[in-house]
Amino acid sequence: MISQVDYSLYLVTDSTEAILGSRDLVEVVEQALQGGVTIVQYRDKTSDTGVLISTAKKLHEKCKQYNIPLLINDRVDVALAVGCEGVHLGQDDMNIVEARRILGDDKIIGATVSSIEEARIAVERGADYLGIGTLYATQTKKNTKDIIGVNGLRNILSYLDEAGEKSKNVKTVCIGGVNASNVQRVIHQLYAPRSPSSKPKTIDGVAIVSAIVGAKDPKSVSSHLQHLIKSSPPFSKSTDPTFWLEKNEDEIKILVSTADKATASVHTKSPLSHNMTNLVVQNFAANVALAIGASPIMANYGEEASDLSRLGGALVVNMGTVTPEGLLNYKKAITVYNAAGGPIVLDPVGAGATSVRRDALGQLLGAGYFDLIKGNEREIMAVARASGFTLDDSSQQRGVDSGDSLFSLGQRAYLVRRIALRERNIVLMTGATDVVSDGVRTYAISNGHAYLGKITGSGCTLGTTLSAYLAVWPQDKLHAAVAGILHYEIAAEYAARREDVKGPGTFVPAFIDELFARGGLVSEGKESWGKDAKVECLKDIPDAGLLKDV
Ligand code: 3NM
Repeated sequence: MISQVDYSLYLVTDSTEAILGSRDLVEVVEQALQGGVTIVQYRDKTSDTGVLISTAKKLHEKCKQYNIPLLINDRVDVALAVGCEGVHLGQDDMNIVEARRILGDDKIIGATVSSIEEARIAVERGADYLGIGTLYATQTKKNTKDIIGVNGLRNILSYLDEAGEKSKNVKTVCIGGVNASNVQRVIHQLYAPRSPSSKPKTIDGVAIVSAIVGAKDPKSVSSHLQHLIKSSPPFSKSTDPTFWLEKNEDEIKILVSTADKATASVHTKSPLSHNMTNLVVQNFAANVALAIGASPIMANYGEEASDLSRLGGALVVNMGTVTPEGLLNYKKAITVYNAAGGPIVLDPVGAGATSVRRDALGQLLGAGYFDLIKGNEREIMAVARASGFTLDDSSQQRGVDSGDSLFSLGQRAYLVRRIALRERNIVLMTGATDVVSDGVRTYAISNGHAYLGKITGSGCTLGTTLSAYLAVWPQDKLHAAVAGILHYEIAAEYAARREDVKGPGTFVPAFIDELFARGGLVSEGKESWGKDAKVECLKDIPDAGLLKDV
């Protein structure tokens, strides 16, 4: 029985005025059962024992009708009196070993944990499942010990995965601030493989209080949540990269021909490139978008994103010149683009340079899913840290220029691939040789020209270019990204070779001309990026030992 419990939509009750209001708890739970919650925990920290037992009995009757287990929070005596299926124990409640002695082996015992050490002890003491949290800050329980976020959850799951059979098999749910707007992303982000072929341990369900108990219609909210849990999120629609795990001899050929087709698609579809970008590059980014055949809009006000997200385009969140208000606007836009499945490019400009920007990056990674994250070496190092890795290198970023390379190509490939695997997206590290990966396939691209490093906004406007390519080629976002990089960097090479270009100043207009001209020729089938592309598939990337998971 215990091994068959479905933890996927775990309802934790709350009888307080702030959440339940004046409604009847048993009625609310029944509606949630009708909507599809799969397990119920009766949690009431204030009522007297008599009330607890009588309410628990009523809840148990309802749960039995739906064949759903009922657990009691904290009170082993109440669970015994009612004869329900088990208990959930917090860190300050009865020891799991004693509860087990009292309740026996066929009852479910769950434990709240917020650290690896607590998880280790709970498993050792025989917990059937762990409620891991607090995921996000919540009004429902303000005295939680730690807000551990997605990274904290991933670290505990990764520990459980490695710490032996018993830990690997323990069931897990996450708790704290989960609702319909974030449940798919949370589930998506908590599945974080360490290698392309690994099947990592992930959560078996989400535990929810206010989003169900506090809802006007607990039945429809529960059934909506159940639907979201069972379906893949709109933003994850892409080819399964494990398809490419087999050594594919024609990979570069396929890649280049896809790049040509993607360029033609940008021309025919003229996708919207919605830029929430810094003050420095707005005009240049709009011109680059137009030159490649996209349709730019520079809209930094988050309220506009809802309408814009429905137009089939993509969003660029460029964190340069970030402000607190800007951050709120980005979060609004990210939420609606994720819900609509519109691709988002994150450009964490100068992310390692100040603590404000590091913090902003952490907040953004916690607030949404990014289809592609691009940055120079130091920015990508900041991304690695914000994604929960510990990096051996502790060097600080001084400015937004990329500076000299800190890592070898192999190390860069390793970093980019690990982050992409963990975030389940595409990560691009720019430099003289760019390295881009979806966690399975990794490519090095050596096109471009030194002038790109001598003008402002060349990294930012590459982000704009990539957004247009992701919008038209969502079926393989990695190949779309490579197409965008080739378009951008090969155009720079043609521009730099022109006789009228004497330096960075004359390079800028020539570059815009060549973005326009090269893209036109390729989209008309008169040229192929293949003629100039310097792309290499990086296979067998060794563990560079730069990153620790926990
Ligand atoms: N336990 P909501 S957080 C009951 O971190 C509970 O252990 C937590 O409520 C923990 O779904 C929490 O309304 C409340 O955010 C979760």
